[in-house]
Amino acid sequence: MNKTSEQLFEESKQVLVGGVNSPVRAFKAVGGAPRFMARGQGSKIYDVEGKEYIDYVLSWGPLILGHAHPAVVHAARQALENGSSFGAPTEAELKLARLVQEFYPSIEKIRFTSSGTEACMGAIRAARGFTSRDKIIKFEGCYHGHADYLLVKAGSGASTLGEPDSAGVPKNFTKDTIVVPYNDPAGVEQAFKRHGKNIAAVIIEPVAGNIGVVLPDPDLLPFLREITRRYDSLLIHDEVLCGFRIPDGGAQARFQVKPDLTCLGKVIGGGFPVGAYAGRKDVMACVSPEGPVYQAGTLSGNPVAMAAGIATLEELKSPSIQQTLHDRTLQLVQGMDANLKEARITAQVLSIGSMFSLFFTRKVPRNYADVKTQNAERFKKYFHAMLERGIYLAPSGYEAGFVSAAHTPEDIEKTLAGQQEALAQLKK
Ligand code: KE4
Repeated sequence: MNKTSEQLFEESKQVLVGGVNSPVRAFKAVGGAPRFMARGQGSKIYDVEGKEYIDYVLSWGPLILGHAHPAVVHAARQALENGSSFGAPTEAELKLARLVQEFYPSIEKIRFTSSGTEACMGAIRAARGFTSRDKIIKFEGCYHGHADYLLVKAGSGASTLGEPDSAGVPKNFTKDTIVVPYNDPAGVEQAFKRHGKNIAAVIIEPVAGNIGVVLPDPDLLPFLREITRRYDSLLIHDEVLCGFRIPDGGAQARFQVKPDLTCLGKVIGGGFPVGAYAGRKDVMACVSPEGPVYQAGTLSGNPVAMAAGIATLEELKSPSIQQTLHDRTLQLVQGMDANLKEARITAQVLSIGSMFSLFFTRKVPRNYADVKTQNAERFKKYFHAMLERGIYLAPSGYEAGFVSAAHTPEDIEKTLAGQQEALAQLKK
C-alpha cells in the first residue's frame, strides 16, 4: 500500500526542512499537506496515491511542453548514456547557446548556470564590474532568486536603501539595493536623482510573475531603457520566468525594449537545472575567464541539461506548438472570466503568452501592494476546491500559473467545469 502524501509529509519533516526543498511547495499559504508527486505525463501529474491532476504549475514554469515529452526524454537519455558530466566544454553548450540567440537576438554572449538565482547573481555582478558601481534598483515583489542582497524589502521611501527581508541577511548586505514599487517610474526617477552615478543596474521582471502575473504599464520598460542610458547604468531583464512563455522573443520583443543583459532559466533546461545570464558582449567580456568578474559552477552547462534544453527549444520553434500554447491559454482565461461573471464573483484574470493568474481583488493589480489586497481566505478555499477536482494550481496567490503545449481542449473544459463548481462552493 503506497504511503499517503500526509504520511510522507510527516516523515519528510523529520529530515527535510519543512518537509520540502523549496518553501513554496509546503502549501503554507493554503494549508494542508502538499501532494507528493510520483509521475508526470503531458498535461497531467499523478500523486503517490495515483490521483491524477491537470497540472498548471508545471514545475513553476519549465515544462512548457508538458511532462516527459518524448523528444526531451529521448535527448536527455541519449546524453546520459554518454556520461552525466565532464566538467569540460561540450558541443551541446554551444548548440543551446546558438538556439537561445535565435529566440533572443539581443544576446551576443551567454553564460549558463545551474539556476535562475545564479543567473541573476552573475548578471548583477557583471553589471557592477562593468560600471564599477555598487547600487542596484529592483522592484517590490519581483523575485530574482535568493542572493542575500536581493532578499530585501522596500525601505520607507522609493529612493531609500533596502532592509533585509530574510533572517540571516546582514543589514549592510542590502544597503546597495534600492527597492521601488512596480510600475512606478517616478520612484525610479527619484532614486536616480539621489543615487544616479552610483547605480550599476536596474533589474526587473519585464512581466512580473512572482506576485502572480502583473503586466508593465506601456511606458515602464521604455522609460527604464531611457533612464538607465541617461545615467550610464545597465538594464537587466530577468526573464527566468516569463522567458519563452511570451512567444516570439520574450518580453523584450513583445515590448520592444532591448536590455543590456537578460537572465533566463526554467524553460531553457526543459526541467533540468539550468539558468543563464547573457547580453551585450562588452558587458559579458567582464566575466571570467575573459575578464575580472568571477563566476563559476561545477555543473554549469551540464550536458544532460543542455540536451533537454536543446530538445525543448527545438520543439518551441514549431508554429503549431506556439499556436497550441496561445489557443489553450486563451480558452482557459476566457472561460475563467465567463465563470466569474456567471458566479458574480469579483476577481481579476490576467494572462500573457502561456502564463496566467487569478486574483481575488477588486481591481487589476498593478504592483505588489495591489496584489496584497487579495482575499487570501477566498484563494485558499478556491485552491482546495480545485485540487479536490483534480486541478493542480500554484499553492499561493502570489504565483503565476502556466499552460503547456500538452494541455488539450478537453483539459481546459474539465478545468472550467471544475472551476464552476469551485466558485459555487465559495458562495456557500
Ligand atoms: P531558481 O534559482 O529558483 O532557479 O530561479 C530564481 C528565479 C529568478 N528569477 C525569476 C523571475 C524567478 O521566477 C525565479 C524562480 N521562480 C520561483 C517561482 N516563482 C521558483 C519556485 C521556487 O522558488 O520553488
